[in-house]
Amino acid sequence: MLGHNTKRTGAEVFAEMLAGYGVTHVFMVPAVVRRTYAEMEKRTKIARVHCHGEKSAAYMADGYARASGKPGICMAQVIGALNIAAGLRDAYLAHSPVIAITGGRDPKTKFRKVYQEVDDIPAFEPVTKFNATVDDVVRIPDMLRQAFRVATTGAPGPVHLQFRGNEGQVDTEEAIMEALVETQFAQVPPFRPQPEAAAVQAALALLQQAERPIIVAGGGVRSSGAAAELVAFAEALQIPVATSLNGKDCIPSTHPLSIGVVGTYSRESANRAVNRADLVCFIGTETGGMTTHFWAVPKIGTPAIQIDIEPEALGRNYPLAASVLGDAKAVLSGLLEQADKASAAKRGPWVKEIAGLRDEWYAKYKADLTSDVVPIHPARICSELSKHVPDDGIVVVDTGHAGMWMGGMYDLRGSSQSYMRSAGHLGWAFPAALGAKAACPDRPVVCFTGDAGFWYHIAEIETAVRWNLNAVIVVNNNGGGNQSKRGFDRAYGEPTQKSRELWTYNPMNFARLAEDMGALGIRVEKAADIAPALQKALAANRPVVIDVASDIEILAPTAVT
Ligand SMILES: Cc1ncc(C[n+]2csc(CCOP(=O)(O)OP(=O)(O)O)c2C)c(N)n1
Ligand SMILES: [Mg+2]
Repeated sequence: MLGHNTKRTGAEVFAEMLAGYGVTHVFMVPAVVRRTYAEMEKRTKIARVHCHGEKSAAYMADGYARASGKPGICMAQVIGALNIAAGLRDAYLAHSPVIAITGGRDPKTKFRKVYQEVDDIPAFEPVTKFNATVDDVVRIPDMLRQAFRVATTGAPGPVHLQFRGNEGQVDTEEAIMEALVETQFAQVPPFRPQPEAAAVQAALALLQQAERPIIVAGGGVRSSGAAAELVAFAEALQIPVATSLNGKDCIPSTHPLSIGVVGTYSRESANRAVNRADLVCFIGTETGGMTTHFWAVPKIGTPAIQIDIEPEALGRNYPLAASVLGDAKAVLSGLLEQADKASAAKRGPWVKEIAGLRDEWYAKYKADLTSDVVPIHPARICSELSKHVPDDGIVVVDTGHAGMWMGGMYDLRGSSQSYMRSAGHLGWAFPAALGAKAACPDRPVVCFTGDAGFWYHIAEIETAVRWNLNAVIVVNNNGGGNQSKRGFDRAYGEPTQKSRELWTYNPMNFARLAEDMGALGIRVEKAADIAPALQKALAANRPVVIDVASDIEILAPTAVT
Protein backbone atom coordinates (compact mmCIF):
# COMPACT_ATOMS: atom_id res chain seq x y z
CA MET A 1 0.00 0.00 0.00
CA LEU A 2 1.49 3.32 -1.02
CA GLY A 3 1.82 6.07 1.54
CA HIS A 4 2.23 4.01 4.71
CA ASN A 5 5.11 5.06 6.92
CA THR A 6 6.65 1.89 8.28
CA LYS A 7 10.39 1.61 7.91
CA ARG A 8 11.63 -1.53 6.19
CA THR A 9 15.07 -2.89 5.35
CA GLY A 10 16.28 -2.81 1.78
CA ALA A 11 16.73 -6.57 2.04
CA GLU A 12 13.05 -7.20 2.80
CA VAL A 13 11.90 -4.97 -0.03
CA PHE A 14 14.46 -6.32 -2.52
CA ALA A 15 13.54 -9.95 -1.77
CA GLU A 16 9.81 -9.23 -2.01
CA MET A 17 10.18 -7.33 -5.24
CA LEU A 18 12.17 -10.11 -6.92
CA ALA A 19 9.44 -12.56 -5.93
CA GLY A 20 6.84 -10.07 -7.18
CA TYR A 21 8.55 -10.01 -10.57
CA GLY A 22 8.24 -13.80 -10.69
CA VAL A 23 11.94 -14.50 -10.25
CA THR A 24 12.42 -18.18 -9.31
CA HIS A 25 16.24 -18.40 -9.21
CA VAL A 26 19.15 -16.06 -8.63
CA PHE A 27 22.67 -17.12 -9.58
CA MET A 28 25.65 -15.84 -7.62
CA VAL A 29 28.94 -16.28 -5.88
CA PRO A 30 28.82 -15.15 -2.24
CA ALA A 31 29.10 -12.83 -0.52
CA VAL A 32 26.73 -10.18 -1.74
CA VAL A 33 23.50 -8.80 -0.26
CA ARG A 34 23.62 -11.46 2.48
CA ARG A 35 20.62 -9.98 4.31
CA THR A 36 18.57 -10.14 1.13
CA TYR A 37 19.36 -13.86 0.83
CA ALA A 38 18.18 -14.39 4.40
CA GLU A 39 14.97 -12.48 3.64
CA MET A 40 14.51 -14.40 0.38
CA GLU A 41 14.55 -17.59 2.37
CA LYS A 42 12.01 -16.30 4.89
CA ARG A 43 9.66 -14.55 2.48
CA THR A 44 9.97 -16.21 -0.92
CA LYS A 45 10.56 -19.49 -2.72
CA ILE A 46 13.44 -18.10 -4.78
CA ALA A 47 16.29 -20.61 -5.18
CA ARG A 48 19.67 -19.07 -4.39
CA VAL A 49 22.00 -20.92 -6.71
CA HIS A 50 25.57 -20.39 -5.62
CA CYS A 51 28.03 -21.19 -8.36
CA HIS A 52 31.76 -21.72 -8.78
CA GLY A 53 32.38 -18.52 -10.71
CA GLU A 54 30.68 -15.21 -11.42
CA LYS A 55 30.97 -15.61 -15.20
CA SER A 56 29.07 -18.88 -15.08
CA ALA A 57 26.50 -17.27 -12.77
CA ALA A 58 25.95 -14.62 -15.46
CA TYR A 59 25.69 -17.31 -18.15
CA MET A 60 23.16 -19.22 -16.04
CA ALA A 61 21.09 -16.04 -15.65
CA ASP A 62 21.39 -15.53 -19.41
CA GLY A 63 20.23 -19.09 -20.18
CA TYR A 64 17.36 -18.61 -17.74
CA ALA A 65 16.38 -15.39 -19.53
CA ARG A 66 16.61 -16.74 -23.07
CA ALA A 67 14.62 -19.89 -22.17
CA SER A 68 11.82 -18.05 -20.36
CA GLY A 69 11.79 -14.44 -21.58
CA LYS A 70 12.00 -13.41 -17.91
CA PRO A 71 14.99 -11.38 -16.71
CA GLY A 72 17.72 -13.59 -15.26
CA ILE A 73 19.38 -12.34 -12.07
CA CYS A 74 23.04 -12.76 -11.15
CA MET A 75 25.09 -11.27 -8.32
CA ALA A 76 28.65 -10.84 -7.08
CA GLN A 77 30.52 -9.01 -4.36
CA VAL A 78 32.90 -6.25 -5.42
CA ILE A 79 35.89 -8.49 -6.16
CA GLY A 80 33.78 -10.65 -8.51
CA ALA A 81 32.21 -7.72 -10.35
CA LEU A 82 34.41 -7.80 -13.43
CA ASN A 83 33.95 -11.57 -13.68
CA ILE A 84 30.22 -10.89 -13.92
CA ALA A 85 30.82 -8.08 -16.45
CA ALA A 86 32.68 -10.57 -18.64
CA GLY A 87 29.67 -12.87 -18.43
CA LEU A 88 27.24 -10.14 -19.55
CA ARG A 89 28.95 -9.76 -22.89
CA ASP A 90 27.16 -12.68 -24.54
CA ALA A 91 23.82 -11.48 -23.15
CA TYR A 92 24.55 -8.05 -24.58
CA LEU A 93 25.39 -9.47 -28.01
CA ALA A 94 22.31 -11.71 -27.96
CA HIS A 95 19.85 -9.12 -26.55
CA SER A 96 19.13 -11.20 -23.47
CA PRO A 97 17.54 -9.51 -20.43
CA VAL A 98 19.99 -10.16 -17.58
CA ILE A 99 20.16 -8.06 -14.42
CA ALA A 100 23.49 -8.09 -12.57
CA ILE A 101 23.79 -6.81 -9.01
CA THR A 102 27.27 -6.24 -7.62
CA GLY A 103 28.73 -4.84 -4.43
CA GLY A 104 30.54 -1.57 -4.92
CA ARG A 105 32.15 1.53 -3.57
CA ASP A 106 31.24 3.26 -0.35
CA PRO A 107 31.88 7.04 -0.21
CA LYS A 108 33.49 6.54 3.21
CA THR A 109 36.33 4.38 1.87
CA LYS A 110 36.60 5.35 -1.80
CA PHE A 111 40.14 6.23 -3.03
CA ARG A 112 41.77 4.91 0.18
CA LYS A 113 43.00 1.61 -1.20
CA VAL A 114 40.25 -0.25 0.56
CA TYR A 115 40.45 -4.04 0.18
CA GLN A 116 39.52 -5.59 -3.22
CA GLU A 117 38.20 -2.38 -4.77
CA VAL A 118 38.58 -0.78 -8.17
CA ASP A 119 36.09 1.38 -10.06
CA ASP A 120 34.01 -1.31 -11.75
CA ILE A 121 31.44 0.92 -13.38
CA PRO A 122 33.33 1.68 -16.63
CA ALA A 123 33.73 -2.04 -17.38
CA PHE A 124 29.96 -2.50 -17.43
CA GLU A 125 29.38 0.32 -19.92
CA PRO A 126 29.98 -1.64 -23.14
CA VAL A 127 27.95 -4.68 -22.04
CA THR A 128 24.82 -3.09 -20.58
CA LYS A 129 21.85 -0.97 -21.65
CA PHE A 130 21.75 0.65 -18.21
CA ASN A 131 24.63 0.81 -15.73
CA ALA A 132 23.86 2.53 -12.45
CA THR A 133 24.59 2.77 -8.74
CA VAL A 134 22.25 2.36 -5.79
CA ASP A 135 23.77 4.68 -3.21
CA ASP A 136 20.89 5.08 -0.79
CA VAL A 137 18.64 2.29 0.45
CA VAL A 138 15.56 4.29 -0.42
CA ARG A 139 16.49 3.96 -4.12
CA ILE A 140 16.37 0.15 -4.16
CA PRO A 141 12.72 -0.06 -5.27
CA ASP A 142 12.77 2.48 -8.08
CA MET A 143 16.16 1.39 -9.40
CA LEU A 144 15.08 -2.24 -9.46
CA ARG A 145 11.92 -1.28 -11.34
CA GLN A 146 14.05 0.66 -13.81
CA ALA A 147 16.35 -2.34 -14.19
CA PHE A 148 13.43 -4.60 -15.18
CA ARG A 149 12.01 -1.85 -17.43
CA VAL A 150 15.24 -1.35 -19.36
CA ALA A 151 16.13 -5.05 -19.56
CA THR A 152 12.81 -6.00 -21.15
CA THR A 153 11.87 -3.07 -23.41
CA GLY A 154 12.82 -2.43 -27.03
CA ALA A 155 15.55 -4.84 -28.00
CA PRO A 156 16.14 -6.47 -24.58
CA GLY A 157 19.55 -6.52 -22.91
CA PRO A 158 21.60 -6.56 -19.71
CA VAL A 159 21.48 -4.08 -16.85
CA HIS A 160 23.95 -3.56 -14.01
CA LEU A 161 23.15 -2.15 -10.58
CA GLN A 162 26.03 -1.55 -8.21
CA PHE A 163 24.83 -1.59 -4.60
CA ARG A 164 26.78 0.53 -2.11
CA GLY A 165 29.14 -1.54 0.06
CA ASN A 166 31.65 -4.17 -1.03
CA GLU A 167 28.97 -6.79 -0.38
CA GLY A 168 26.11 -4.47 -1.25
CA GLN A 169 25.39 -3.84 2.45
CA VAL A 170 23.12 -0.93 1.57
CA ASP A 171 20.43 -3.63 1.73
CA THR A 172 20.75 -3.81 5.55
CA GLU A 173 19.66 -0.19 6.03
CA GLU A 174 16.10 0.98 6.63
CA ALA A 175 13.81 3.50 5.01
CA ILE A 176 10.15 4.06 4.33
CA MET A 177 9.74 2.06 1.15
CA GLU A 178 7.16 0.20 -0.84
CA ALA A 179 7.84 -3.13 -2.60
CA LEU A 180 5.96 -1.92 -5.65
CA VAL A 181 6.27 -4.17 -8.69
CA GLU A 182 5.32 -3.46 -12.33
CA THR A 183 4.59 -7.00 -13.48
CA GLN A 184 4.35 -5.83 -17.09
CA PHE A 185 8.16 -5.70 -17.10
CA ALA A 186 8.58 -9.18 -15.65
CA GLN A 187 8.59 -10.66 -19.15
CA VAL A 188 9.69 -9.87 -22.70
CA PRO A 189 7.94 -8.19 -24.48
CA PRO A 190 6.20 -5.75 -22.14
CA PHE A 191 4.78 -3.75 -25.05
CA ARG A 192 3.88 -4.46 -28.64
CA PRO A 193 4.48 -1.19 -30.46
CA GLN A 194 2.15 -1.13 -33.47
CA PRO A 195 3.53 -0.23 -36.90
CA GLU A 196 2.30 2.63 -39.06
CA ALA A 197 -0.35 1.35 -41.46
CA ALA A 198 1.28 2.96 -44.50
CA ALA A 199 4.64 1.34 -43.72
CA VAL A 200 3.02 -2.09 -43.52
CA GLN A 201 1.24 -1.53 -46.84
CA ALA A 202 4.44 -0.40 -48.56
CA ALA A 203 6.35 -3.46 -47.36
CA LEU A 204 3.49 -5.77 -48.28
CA ALA A 205 3.21 -4.33 -51.79
CA LEU A 206 6.89 -5.03 -52.43
CA LEU A 207 6.69 -8.56 -51.03
CA GLN A 208 3.62 -9.35 -53.12
CA GLN A 209 5.24 -8.09 -56.31
CA ALA A 210 8.48 -9.99 -55.79
CA GLU A 211 9.03 -13.26 -57.62
CA ARG A 212 11.89 -14.52 -55.48
CA PRO A 213 11.51 -12.93 -52.03
CA ILE A 214 13.01 -14.44 -48.90
CA ILE A 215 12.58 -13.67 -45.20
CA VAL A 216 15.60 -13.60 -42.86
CA ALA A 217 14.18 -13.92 -39.34
CA GLY A 218 16.27 -13.19 -36.26
CA GLY A 219 16.24 -13.08 -32.48
CA GLY A 220 13.70 -10.25 -32.53
CA VAL A 221 11.08 -12.71 -33.81
CA ARG A 222 12.07 -15.03 -30.98
CA SER A 223 11.81 -12.43 -28.22
CA SER A 224 8.53 -11.14 -29.63
CA GLY A 225 7.10 -14.69 -29.57
CA ALA A 226 6.16 -14.19 -33.21
CA ALA A 227 7.10 -17.59 -34.65
CA ALA A 228 3.50 -18.64 -35.38
CA GLU A 229 2.76 -15.34 -37.17
CA LEU A 230 6.01 -15.63 -39.13
CA VAL A 231 5.14 -19.10 -40.39
CA ALA A 232 1.54 -18.15 -41.16
CA PHE A 233 2.63 -15.10 -43.16
CA ALA A 234 5.31 -17.07 -45.04
CA GLU A 235 2.70 -19.70 -45.91
CA ALA A 236 0.13 -17.13 -47.02
CA LEU A 237 2.47 -15.51 -49.53
CA GLN A 238 4.70 -18.57 -50.14
CA ILE A 239 7.89 -16.82 -49.06
CA PRO A 240 10.82 -19.04 -48.01
CA VAL A 241 12.36 -18.37 -44.59
CA ALA A 242 16.02 -18.38 -43.58
CA THR A 243 16.98 -17.47 -40.02
CA SER A 244 19.92 -16.07 -38.16
CA LEU A 245 21.55 -18.43 -35.64
CA ASN A 246 19.71 -16.55 -32.88
CA GLY A 247 16.42 -17.01 -34.72
CA LYS A 248 16.86 -20.68 -35.60
CA ASP A 249 13.82 -21.81 -33.64
CA CYS A 250 11.45 -19.32 -35.32
CA ILE A 251 10.48 -21.96 -37.90
CA PRO A 252 10.77 -25.76 -37.70
CA SER A 253 13.54 -27.04 -39.97
CA THR A 254 11.07 -29.57 -41.33
CA HIS A 255 8.73 -26.87 -42.68
CA PRO A 256 8.70 -26.87 -46.52
CA LEU A 257 9.50 -23.12 -46.61
CA SER A 258 12.42 -23.39 -44.16
CA ILE A 259 15.83 -23.21 -45.83
CA GLY A 260 18.08 -23.06 -42.75
CA VAL A 261 20.45 -20.73 -40.95
CA VAL A 262 22.05 -18.09 -43.17
CA GLY A 263 25.42 -16.41 -42.69
CA THR A 264 28.75 -17.65 -41.39
CA TYR A 265 27.72 -20.52 -39.06
CA SER A 266 25.12 -21.60 -41.56
CA ARG A 267 23.62 -24.15 -43.89
CA GLU A 268 24.81 -23.89 -47.49
CA SER A 269 21.28 -24.05 -48.87
CA ALA A 270 20.31 -20.91 -46.90
CA ASN A 271 23.23 -18.89 -48.22
CA ARG A 272 22.52 -19.99 -51.78
CA ALA A 273 18.82 -19.17 -51.45
CA VAL A 274 19.41 -15.72 -49.95
CA ASN A 275 21.88 -14.89 -52.68
CA ARG A 276 19.37 -15.86 -55.37
CA ALA A 277 16.54 -13.74 -53.90
CA ASP A 278 15.24 -10.61 -55.63
CA LEU A 279 14.01 -9.15 -52.31
CA VAL A 280 15.21 -9.86 -48.77
CA CYS A 281 12.91 -9.11 -45.85
CA PHE A 282 14.87 -8.86 -42.58
CA ILE A 283 12.69 -9.31 -39.50
CA GLY A 284 14.12 -8.77 -36.00
CA THR A 285 17.74 -9.20 -37.07
CA GLU A 286 20.61 -6.75 -36.71
CA THR A 287 21.88 -7.74 -40.17
CA GLY A 288 25.22 -8.23 -38.42
CA GLY A 289 28.38 -9.92 -39.67
CA MET A 290 27.47 -13.46 -38.64
CA THR A 291 23.99 -13.43 -40.16
CA THR A 292 25.11 -11.94 -43.48
CA HIS A 293 28.53 -13.62 -43.69
CA PHE A 294 30.05 -10.17 -43.32
CA TRP A 295 27.54 -8.54 -45.68
CA ALA A 296 28.18 -10.92 -48.56
CA VAL A 297 24.88 -12.83 -48.09
CA PRO A 298 22.88 -11.05 -49.34
CA LYS A 299 25.15 -8.70 -51.20
CA ILE A 300 24.74 -5.04 -50.32
CA GLY A 301 22.47 -3.52 -52.94
CA THR A 302 20.06 -6.45 -53.02
CA PRO A 303 16.59 -4.91 -52.66
CA ALA A 304 15.69 -5.16 -48.98
CA ILE A 305 12.95 -4.53 -46.46
CA GLN A 306 13.53 -4.39 -42.71
CA ILE A 307 11.18 -4.80 -39.76
CA ASP A 308 12.52 -4.00 -36.30
CA ILE A 309 11.53 -2.68 -32.89
CA GLU A 310 14.61 -0.42 -32.77
CA PRO A 311 14.56 2.52 -35.19
CA GLU A 312 18.35 2.69 -35.27
CA ALA A 313 18.52 -0.85 -36.68
CA LEU A 314 16.53 0.06 -39.78
CA GLY A 315 18.85 0.39 -42.76
CA ARG A 316 22.10 0.09 -40.79
CA ASN A 317 23.74 -2.26 -43.26
CA TYR A 318 21.43 -2.54 -46.26
CA PRO A 319 19.76 0.32 -48.14
CA LEU A 320 16.03 -0.28 -47.73
CA ALA A 321 13.15 -0.19 -50.17
CA ALA A 322 10.77 -0.17 -47.18
CA SER A 323 11.12 -0.22 -43.41
CA VAL A 324 8.62 -0.94 -40.67
CA LEU A 325 9.12 0.06 -37.05
CA GLY A 326 7.29 -2.13 -34.57
CA ASP A 327 7.03 -5.33 -32.61
CA ALA A 328 7.60 -8.35 -34.86
CA LYS A 329 4.36 -10.06 -33.87
CA ALA A 330 2.33 -6.89 -34.35
CA VAL A 331 3.87 -6.21 -37.77
CA LEU A 332 3.53 -9.81 -38.97
CA SER A 333 -0.11 -9.88 -37.82
CA GLY A 334 -0.72 -6.67 -39.80
CA LEU A 335 0.98 -8.11 -42.88
CA LEU A 336 -0.97 -11.34 -42.61
CA GLU A 337 -4.31 -9.57 -42.20
CA GLN A 338 -3.89 -7.71 -45.47
CA ALA A 339 -1.97 -10.32 -47.45
CA ASP A 340 -3.34 -11.08 -50.91
CA LYS A 341 -2.90 -14.84 -51.11
CA ALA A 342 -3.57 -14.81 -54.84
CA SER A 343 -0.21 -13.09 -55.30
CA ALA A 344 1.51 -16.27 -54.08
CA ALA A 345 0.85 -18.23 -57.26
CA LYS A 346 3.69 -16.62 -59.21
CA ARG A 347 6.18 -17.85 -56.63
CA GLY A 348 5.61 -21.52 -57.48
CA PRO A 349 8.88 -21.84 -59.43
CA TRP A 350 10.84 -20.09 -56.62
CA VAL A 351 9.43 -22.38 -53.94
CA LYS A 352 10.31 -25.36 -56.13
CA GLU A 353 13.85 -24.05 -56.50
CA ILE A 354 14.07 -23.75 -52.71
CA ALA A 355 12.90 -27.35 -52.32
CA GLY A 356 15.65 -28.33 -54.77
CA LEU A 357 18.29 -26.52 -52.70
CA ARG A 358 17.04 -28.30 -49.56
CA ASP A 359 17.20 -31.72 -51.23
CA GLU A 360 20.63 -30.97 -52.64
CA TRP A 361 21.92 -30.11 -49.15
CA TYR A 362 20.58 -33.30 -47.57
CA ALA A 363 22.00 -35.36 -50.41
CA LYS A 364 25.43 -33.73 -50.09
CA TYR A 365 25.65 -34.34 -46.33
CA LYS A 366 23.79 -37.65 -46.10
CA ALA A 367 26.99 -39.66 -45.74
CA ASP A 368 28.18 -37.46 -42.84
CA LEU A 369 24.80 -37.32 -41.12
CA THR A 370 24.51 -41.11 -41.16
CA SER A 371 28.22 -41.92 -40.77
CA ASP A 372 29.25 -44.89 -38.62
CA VAL A 373 32.94 -44.01 -38.47
CA VAL A 374 34.96 -44.44 -35.28
CA PRO A 375 35.87 -41.98 -33.81
CA ILE A 376 32.41 -40.53 -34.38
CA HIS A 377 31.59 -37.91 -37.03
CA PRO A 378 30.16 -34.74 -35.35
CA ALA A 379 27.47 -34.47 -38.06
CA ARG A 380 26.13 -37.83 -36.88
CA ILE A 381 25.77 -36.44 -33.34
CA CYS A 382 23.71 -33.55 -34.76
CA SER A 383 21.59 -35.97 -36.75
CA GLU A 384 20.90 -38.14 -33.68
CA LEU A 385 19.91 -35.01 -31.74
CA SER A 386 17.55 -33.97 -34.57
CA LYS A 387 15.79 -37.30 -34.15
CA HIS A 388 15.83 -37.70 -30.38
CA VAL A 389 15.52 -34.30 -28.70
CA PRO A 390 11.96 -34.47 -27.28
CA ASP A 391 9.12 -32.46 -28.83
CA ASP A 392 9.28 -29.85 -26.05
CA GLY A 393 13.09 -29.86 -25.77
CA ILE A 394 15.33 -26.83 -25.39
CA VAL A 395 18.68 -27.18 -27.15
CA VAL A 396 21.54 -24.97 -25.93
CA VAL A 397 24.59 -24.76 -28.18
CA ASP A 398 28.11 -23.41 -27.74
CA THR A 399 30.07 -21.43 -30.28
CA GLY A 400 32.93 -22.33 -32.62
CA HIS A 401 32.52 -25.65 -34.33
CA ALA A 402 29.66 -26.46 -31.95
CA GLY A 403 27.78 -23.49 -33.39
CA MET A 404 28.71 -24.45 -36.93
CA TRP A 405 27.80 -28.13 -36.60
CA MET A 406 24.49 -27.52 -34.88
CA GLY A 407 23.57 -24.28 -36.65
CA GLY A 408 24.03 -25.97 -39.99
CA MET A 409 23.12 -29.56 -39.35
CA TYR A 410 20.62 -29.76 -36.49
CA ASP A 411 16.94 -29.88 -37.47
CA LEU A 412 14.13 -28.67 -35.22
CA ARG A 413 11.13 -30.93 -35.76
CA GLY A 414 8.37 -28.70 -34.43
CA SER A 415 7.34 -25.31 -33.10
CA SER A 416 7.46 -26.38 -29.45
CA GLN A 417 11.18 -27.08 -29.61
CA SER A 418 13.58 -24.27 -28.70
CA TYR A 419 17.12 -23.45 -29.71
CA MET A 420 19.55 -21.09 -27.99
CA ARG A 421 23.10 -20.43 -28.96
CA SER A 422 26.22 -18.68 -27.72
CA ALA A 423 26.58 -15.29 -29.38
CA GLY A 424 30.35 -15.83 -29.56
CA HIS A 425 31.72 -16.92 -26.19
CA LEU A 426 33.25 -20.34 -25.93
CA GLY A 427 32.06 -22.03 -22.74
CA TRP A 428 28.69 -20.25 -22.57
CA ALA A 429 26.46 -23.19 -23.37
CA PHE A 430 26.94 -25.47 -20.37
CA PRO A 431 26.10 -22.90 -17.66
CA ALA A 432 23.39 -21.41 -19.90
CA ALA A 433 21.81 -24.88 -20.16
CA LEU A 434 21.69 -25.09 -16.36
CA GLY A 435 19.98 -21.68 -16.28
CA ALA A 436 17.51 -22.81 -18.95
CA LYS A 437 16.68 -25.88 -16.87
CA ALA A 438 16.14 -23.69 -13.81
CA ALA A 439 13.70 -21.53 -15.79
CA CYS A 440 11.90 -24.45 -17.44
CA PRO A 441 12.17 -27.43 -15.07
CA ASP A 442 9.43 -29.33 -16.91
CA ARG A 443 11.13 -29.18 -20.30
CA PRO A 444 14.06 -31.39 -21.33
CA VAL A 445 17.25 -29.34 -21.83
CA VAL A 446 20.02 -30.71 -24.04
CA CYS A 447 23.34 -28.89 -24.36
CA PHE A 448 25.77 -29.40 -27.24
CA THR A 449 29.32 -28.26 -26.53
CA GLY A 450 32.85 -29.02 -27.67
CA ASP A 451 35.41 -30.22 -25.13
CA ALA A 452 37.25 -26.86 -25.07
CA GLY A 453 33.93 -25.17 -24.39
CA PHE A 454 33.08 -27.64 -21.63
CA TRP A 455 36.42 -27.22 -19.84
CA TYR A 456 35.69 -23.55 -19.07
CA HIS A 457 33.04 -24.07 -16.40
CA ILE A 458 33.34 -27.75 -15.65
CA ALA A 459 33.10 -27.11 -11.89
CA GLU A 460 29.44 -26.26 -12.42
CA ILE A 461 28.67 -29.98 -12.74
CA GLU A 462 28.76 -29.90 -8.95
CA THR A 463 26.34 -26.94 -8.95
CA ALA A 464 23.97 -28.82 -11.25
CA VAL A 465 24.00 -31.82 -8.92
CA ARG A 466 23.53 -29.69 -5.78
CA TRP A 467 20.59 -27.74 -7.26
CA ASN A 468 19.01 -30.57 -9.30
CA LEU A 469 19.50 -28.72 -12.57
CA ASN A 470 18.97 -31.85 -14.61
CA ALA A 471 20.21 -30.84 -18.02
CA VAL A 472 21.74 -33.33 -20.44
CA ILE A 473 25.17 -32.21 -21.63
CA VAL A 474 26.45 -33.72 -24.86
CA VAL A 475 30.19 -33.15 -25.23
CA ASN A 476 31.58 -33.43 -28.75
CA ASN A 477 34.92 -34.59 -27.34
CA ASN A 478 37.68 -34.54 -29.95
CA GLY A 479 40.49 -33.76 -27.51
CA GLY A 480 41.12 -30.28 -28.83
CA GLY A 481 39.68 -27.02 -30.01
CA ASN A 482 39.72 -28.15 -33.60
CA GLN A 483 38.04 -25.01 -34.94
CA SER A 484 41.46 -23.46 -34.35
CA LYS A 485 43.19 -26.00 -36.61
CA ARG A 486 42.71 -24.20 -39.94
CA GLY A 487 44.01 -20.93 -38.51
CA PHE A 488 47.14 -22.43 -36.94
CA ASP A 489 47.86 -24.53 -40.01
CA ARG A 490 47.76 -21.32 -42.04
CA ALA A 491 49.96 -19.45 -39.53
CA TYR A 492 52.60 -22.22 -39.66
CA GLY A 493 52.24 -22.68 -43.43
CA GLU A 494 51.37 -26.36 -42.84
CA PRO A 495 50.19 -28.57 -39.98
CA THR A 496 53.13 -29.35 -37.65
CA GLN A 497 53.48 -31.04 -34.28
CA LYS A 498 54.25 -27.64 -32.77
CA SER A 499 51.18 -25.97 -34.30
CA ARG A 500 49.06 -28.83 -32.98
CA GLU A 501 50.24 -28.13 -29.44
CA LEU A 502 48.37 -24.84 -29.63
CA TRP A 503 44.91 -26.35 -29.90
CA THR A 504 45.00 -29.90 -28.50
CA TYR A 505 44.58 -31.21 -24.94
CA ASN A 506 45.32 -34.31 -22.97
CA PRO A 507 42.69 -36.99 -23.49
CA MET A 508 39.84 -36.81 -20.99
CA ASN A 509 36.89 -39.00 -20.14
CA PHE A 510 34.27 -36.43 -19.13
CA ALA A 511 31.78 -39.14 -18.21
CA ARG A 512 34.07 -40.42 -15.47
CA LEU A 513 34.73 -36.89 -14.26
CA ALA A 514 30.98 -36.21 -14.14
CA GLU A 515 30.41 -39.39 -12.12
CA ASP A 516 33.00 -38.27 -9.56
CA MET A 517 31.10 -35.00 -9.20
CA GLY A 518 27.78 -36.78 -8.59
CA ALA A 519 26.22 -36.60 -12.06
CA LEU A 520 25.44 -39.48 -14.39
CA GLY A 521 28.24 -39.97 -16.91
CA ILE A 522 27.85 -41.91 -20.16
CA ARG A 523 30.76 -42.46 -22.52
CA VAL A 524 29.90 -43.07 -26.18
CA GLU A 525 32.46 -44.34 -28.67
CA LYS A 526 30.21 -45.73 -31.42
CA ALA A 527 27.59 -43.75 -33.33
CA ALA A 528 24.96 -46.44 -32.79
CA ASP A 529 25.22 -45.85 -29.04
CA ILE A 530 24.28 -42.14 -29.19
CA ALA A 531 20.51 -42.71 -29.36
CA PRO A 532 20.35 -45.16 -26.41
CA ALA A 533 22.60 -42.82 -24.39
CA LEU A 534 20.23 -39.90 -25.08
CA GLN A 535 17.23 -41.98 -24.11
CA LYS A 536 18.87 -43.06 -20.86
CA ALA A 537 19.97 -39.49 -20.11
CA LEU A 538 16.55 -37.96 -20.76
CA ALA A 539 14.93 -40.48 -18.42
CA ALA A 540 17.54 -40.17 -15.67
CA ASN A 541 16.17 -37.10 -13.89
CA ARG A 542 19.70 -36.17 -12.93
CA PRO A 543 22.35 -33.98 -14.51
CA VAL A 544 23.96 -36.11 -17.21
CA VAL A 545 27.17 -35.75 -19.20
CA ILE A 546 27.30 -37.76 -22.42
CA ASP A 547 30.91 -37.82 -23.50
CA VAL A 548 31.03 -38.55 -27.23
CA ALA A 549 34.46 -39.48 -28.57
CA SER A 550 34.63 -37.76 -31.95
CA ASP A 551 37.19 -37.42 -34.71
CA ILE A 552 39.68 -34.60 -34.17
CA GLU A 553 40.46 -34.40 -37.90
CA ILE A 554 36.91 -33.61 -39.05
CA LEU A 555 36.29 -29.90 -39.52
CA ALA A 556 32.89 -28.26 -39.94
CA PRO A 557 32.04 -27.03 -43.45
CA THR A 558 32.62 -23.31 -43.95
CA ALA A 559 30.14 -20.80 -45.35
CA VAL A 560 29.46 -20.41 -49.06
CA THR A 561 28.67 -17.13 -50.77
C1 LIG B 1 35.83 -16.64 -24.94
C2 LIG B 1 36.36 -17.19 -26.24
N1 LIG B 1 37.68 -17.39 -26.40
C3 LIG B 1 38.14 -17.90 -27.56
C4 LIG B 1 37.30 -18.21 -28.60
C5 LIG B 1 37.87 -18.74 -29.91
N2 LIG B 1 37.44 -20.12 -30.17
C6 LIG B 1 36.39 -20.40 -30.95
S1 LIG B 1 36.12 -22.04 -31.12
C7 LIG B 1 37.47 -22.42 -30.19
C8 LIG B 1 37.85 -23.86 -29.96
C9 LIG B 1 36.63 -24.73 -29.78
O1 LIG B 1 36.96 -25.99 -29.29
P1 LIG B 1 35.87 -27.05 -28.85
O2 LIG B 1 34.87 -26.42 -27.96
O3 LIG B 1 36.57 -28.24 -28.33
O4 LIG B 1 35.13 -27.37 -30.21
P2 LIG B 1 35.76 -28.06 -31.52
O5 LIG B 1 36.20 -26.95 -32.41
O6 LIG B 1 36.91 -28.93 -31.11
O7 LIG B 1 34.62 -28.85 -32.08
C10 LIG B 1 38.10 -21.25 -29.74
C11 LIG B 1 39.30 -21.24 -28.87
C12 LIG B 1 35.92 -17.94 -28.39
N3 LIG B 1 34.99 -18.15 -29.32
N4 LIG B 1 35.49 -17.47 -27.20
MG1 LIG C 1 37.02 -29.97 -29.33
